[in-house]
Amino acid sequence: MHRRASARTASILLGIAAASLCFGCSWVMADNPMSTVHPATPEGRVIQAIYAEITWIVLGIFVVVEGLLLYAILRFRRKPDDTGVPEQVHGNTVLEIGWTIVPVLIVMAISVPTLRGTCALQQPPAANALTVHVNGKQWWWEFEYPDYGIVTANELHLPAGRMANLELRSDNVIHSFWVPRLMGKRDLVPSRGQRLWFTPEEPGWYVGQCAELCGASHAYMGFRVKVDTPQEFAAWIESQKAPAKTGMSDPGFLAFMQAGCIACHSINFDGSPARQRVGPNLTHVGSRTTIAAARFENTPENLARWLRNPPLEKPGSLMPALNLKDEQVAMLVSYLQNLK
Ligand code: HEC
Ligand SMILES: [Cu+2]
Repeated sequence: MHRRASARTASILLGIAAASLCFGCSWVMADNPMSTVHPATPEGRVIQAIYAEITWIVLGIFVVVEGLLLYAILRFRRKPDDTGVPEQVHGNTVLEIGWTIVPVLIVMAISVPTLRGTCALQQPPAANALTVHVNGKQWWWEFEYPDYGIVTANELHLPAGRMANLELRSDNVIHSFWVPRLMGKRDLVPSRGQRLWFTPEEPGWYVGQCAELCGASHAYMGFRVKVDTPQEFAAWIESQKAPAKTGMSDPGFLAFMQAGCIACHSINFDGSPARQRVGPNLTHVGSRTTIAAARFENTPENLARWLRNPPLEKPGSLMPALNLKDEQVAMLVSYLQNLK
């Protein structure tokens, strides 16, 4: 009876283990945006190759160790005519030296692809690489293109086929820039310049996330990377360089000034007094697909929700609730949506 119960427990546990293994594998292997095993850059593939080689080495070790274990269990199990205690062995110099040397050899074997990959990734970025300054904020991302005079937020556009050289900076706490399908993580360390470079190949959208606990809304510090064809990228640059479609006498801009938004946000046009960079640049906010660091799709409903009470949507948000009246919210929403 007792034996049957424990056999049942064992088979249930085994079932759960097998199911989680299958689920885990399909989650990792599936074409999901946070999967690290489908790199879409040559640099990402260097890391993937190290991962794959080490996985094969480890699989070999697993088979050998489990094989020996099973052999020992079967070969030396208690037989019906066994009586008394089996032979007791203390100390075995050959074995002890063996199990010290073998792990050293394994670590050395693992270090070969690791060092090779590290050297490959330490090559300086290409001379024609596109430089982008990535400024980590609490809790959003500012992207600055010094060659084009563009400052935008939370959506990084990169041209396919040209190396991107990201200069990572933070003036607050440590963040970590991570787009699993493009490249490994890299921290943004205050007062220390960090760089990350890779060459996106396939146009499309890629999902990114801050990967270093950086405060209350760390989990909501996402972003998107849009890899454009070279033509799309050129068009995007032109549209972002253009001044905002607004002006001093625009009622929307007046509402923006009256509500105090001007204390933290920029809207660029000739003679614009809105020049602050505490929050994201809003010159072309209507052209973004998400707002508040990919917290929401950029829809009128979500924008209104955000303006009413930012700290409710993102705990600790550095954009305060400004107690706006419904008419103000409506006015600001349609104004911002039109800033394409
Ligand atoms: C005290 C500074 C401050 C004030 C005042 C302020 N904001 Fe913000 N705003 C921020 C910060 C900081 C963020 C980024 C929040 C985040 O994503 O965590 C932000 C984000 C936003 C976003 C999302 C932009 C994007 O691309 O993700 C919009 C839209 C916005 N603010 C509009 C406004 C409007 C309209 C007003 C005036 C009613 C206003 N803000 C007042 C600091 C401010
Ligand atoms: Cu962060």
